[in-house]
Amino acid sequence: MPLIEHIHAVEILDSRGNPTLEVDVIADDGSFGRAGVPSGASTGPAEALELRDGDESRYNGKGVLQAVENVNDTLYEALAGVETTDQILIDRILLEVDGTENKSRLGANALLGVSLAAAKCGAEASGLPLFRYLGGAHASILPVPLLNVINGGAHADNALDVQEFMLAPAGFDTFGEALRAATECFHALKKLLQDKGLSTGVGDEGGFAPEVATARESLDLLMGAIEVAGFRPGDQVYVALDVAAGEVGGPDGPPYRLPGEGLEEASSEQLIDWYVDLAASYPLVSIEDGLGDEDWAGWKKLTDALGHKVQLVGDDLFVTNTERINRGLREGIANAVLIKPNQIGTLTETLAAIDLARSRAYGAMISHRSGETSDTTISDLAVASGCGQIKAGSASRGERVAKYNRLLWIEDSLGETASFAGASTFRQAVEH
Ligand code: 2PG
Ligand code: MG
Repeated sequence: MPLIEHIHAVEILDSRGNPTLEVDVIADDGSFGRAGVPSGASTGPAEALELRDGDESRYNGKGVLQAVENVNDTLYEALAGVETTDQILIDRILLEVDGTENKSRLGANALLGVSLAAAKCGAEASGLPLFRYLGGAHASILPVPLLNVINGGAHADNALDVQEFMLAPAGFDTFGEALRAATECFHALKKLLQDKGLSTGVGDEGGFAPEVATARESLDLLMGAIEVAGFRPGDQVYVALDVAAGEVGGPDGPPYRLPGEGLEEASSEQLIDWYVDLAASYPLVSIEDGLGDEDWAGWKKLTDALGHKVQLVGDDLFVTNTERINRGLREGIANAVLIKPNQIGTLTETLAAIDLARSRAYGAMISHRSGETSDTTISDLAVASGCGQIKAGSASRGERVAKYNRLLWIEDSLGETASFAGASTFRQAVEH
């Protein structure tokens, strides 16, 4: 089997114009893998550490030259000569060399770049596409794409408190048809905004960032767009939210501050009542981070109130960390997990988080970050794991559509053996 011969990282720019790493792994048979590392804005405090230089004379302190050096020196030295297809060993070495709980010595960004590039190199060495290399011969389920078409919160400069308003085109037979439907809704939404004299400039994830005041106004726009595009809301196209409540509350939860919604100093219970109302008014299939990262008691109440009806996704709550997911499973909190490889730092740990969630019938949604590169690893990961759901932004901005385009290629390559996860992916989470 081919052995790792060379590893090299370069400081590149992400989609927000902030530095990040891109890493190459090359094996002695010439196999090659390259991976770009994403970066979040609404990060959970429990996430693995993203190492930044803090040198204010470069990129406002956001440079990643130290992380690059850690790859090019320490990690290269540790991995040279290791079999490029031995992913578990590679990731174990990464963890051992870093040696800290939260990857703070070498940086989770350094570790993840190497981990993903090694996997791509291993796939090439094995003569397989990445989704087959990671998922095996039966990997054939295409995920429902959740398109974030209205951006608010930390991702846009408008007044919306809720961070993401997504279209979930689950009622179709193929990924391609689902993506087409959501994209046509995106275009219809643009027209609706123009007719209302609202801005059609886009936010970090390629969704519109209009000066609308409330979540209901945004959801009404989504419903209008679905209908104008000629689709049936609640049958073909559903809606989903990422509230990112940790960004509008204190670190431990309440009081939550959503002034645009008339929720100035809200308790967890008030927010839950609000979600119950929204779920009664709209075909809402998924709510992410409805409460704050450490508001476990509130999350339990939210799950009891809505978990039988709506997929409740823990992002900043679980941070792709099996310890935190295990606590959720033990206490009956949430019913789905958001999966972001850079929250945890290695591919093996990411796959472990997906496996844990799925083994207990929790949903798993693979996710991009608000700061992205053109890397499409998460698309392959979604098919490899068969998790059934991916969110990768809207139908605009190259770094977003790159993920959806990769899925179109995978679906095409699978031909008749491809299947589409469809609405059952959301039902599984609520019925578990
Ligand atoms: C989220 C993500 C991605 P960020 O909160 O789910 O949409 O945002 O990368 O800023 O954490
Ligand atoms: Mg989130």
